[in-house]
Amino acid sequence: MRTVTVIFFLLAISAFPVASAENNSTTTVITVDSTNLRFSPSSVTINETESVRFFWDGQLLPHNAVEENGVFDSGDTENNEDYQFVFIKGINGTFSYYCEPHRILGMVGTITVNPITVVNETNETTTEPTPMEEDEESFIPFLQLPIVLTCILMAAIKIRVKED
Ligand SMILES: [Cu+2]
Repeated sequence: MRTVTVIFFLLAISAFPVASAENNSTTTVITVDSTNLRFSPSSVTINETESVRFFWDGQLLPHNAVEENGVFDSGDTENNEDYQFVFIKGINGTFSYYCEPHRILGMVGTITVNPITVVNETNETTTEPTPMEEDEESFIPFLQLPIVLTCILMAAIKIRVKED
């Protein structure tokens, strides 16, 4: 049975990096700079289907990030924040956000989200993979698990037969 355990670990190790890489779509981190009263970077440009992550820890002053029209809202102000928002297909344009207690002090930011261009009959160029491809990619890790499990089972059965 020792061989089976080794095979299991090898399969598990080989499967995980692929899964995490596929899940890790582009994320832009927005934090708070050393002045404690500014988002950094305060202005970012991303594409549809990508996300922003508001992340800071050990801040002297608690902050939050609220979009002007309520598109996103990190909730209560926090000294340690980790809030992620995905701009799914259809959510694009320019989004202004602010930190509620420090808005008046200029703690504001802008996120520009470019729409994804899809290939159509006029044969326009694409800036990003089509949404279909993105969706398929995100399903790969879920498809991989049964395949990996089947491999493990088949390997285990074979080795057992041999050992017997
Ligand atoms: Cu603030």
